[in-house]
Amino acid sequence: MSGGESDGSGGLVLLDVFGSPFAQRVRIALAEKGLAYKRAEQDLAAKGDLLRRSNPVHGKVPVLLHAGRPVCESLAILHYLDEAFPATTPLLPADPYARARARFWAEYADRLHFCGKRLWLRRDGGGEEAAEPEAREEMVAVLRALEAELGRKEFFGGEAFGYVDAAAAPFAAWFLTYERHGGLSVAEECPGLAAWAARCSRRESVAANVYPPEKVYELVQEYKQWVLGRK
Ligand SMILES: N[C@@H](CCC(=O)N[C@@H](CS)C(=O)NCC(=O)O)C(=O)O
Repeated sequence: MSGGESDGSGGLVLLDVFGSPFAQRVRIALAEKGLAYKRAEQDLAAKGDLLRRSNPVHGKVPVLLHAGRPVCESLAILHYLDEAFPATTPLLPADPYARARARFWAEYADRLHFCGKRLWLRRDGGGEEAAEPEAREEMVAVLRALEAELGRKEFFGGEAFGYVDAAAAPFAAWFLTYERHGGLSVAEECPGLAAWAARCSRRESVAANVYPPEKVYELVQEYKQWVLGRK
């Protein structure tokens, strides 16, 4: 892995897994910024030396190598891209208060992942089982909080797709999985957020880097069987 500047990738190499929503955040951001990069798909079941060396603390993807130097954690990478490539379209707003607010909500979007896991990673049932009521309620509360922050705006960043959108858009493709496992309807509970999800899915940066909802559901079913089989 040279990470050289002469290969058109600007020395950017992304260690990722295509289906990882955290890695998808980074690919969406790179696409929005028009930055070229190379992907190095990782095997998380048998982590290689490069991943272990690049992210010795967590051993997780995504890791962005810039001229060989690793940047870990998806949100830190998005932030880094804004700072390291100031001539590209910014994701974070310029105003300090708006920036702090965007960071808060991007971190909050992680709740979709953890809450979602409580809905779909259950031992009983074949996938359509009734969810724990508290997990379902928590998911609805998270969706409503995000919808309240979105308000009447096109995107969380306003008219322009930004930091919170890039952080949350991968999970929009999981809404169908949350609905099927949680017995809920995002369109009924949060129509504004459902409309935002549809807007994101039509965006080239998102469509090219996120699996369609049915595919996410299928993969989650397979992953669930694999995880439960190991326990
Ligand atoms: N907080 C991290 C989460 C990254 C994460 O959980 N990545 C998963 C893939 S979706 C991973 O690498 N898992 C491997 C492991 O836990 O060993 C981020 O935002 O980058």
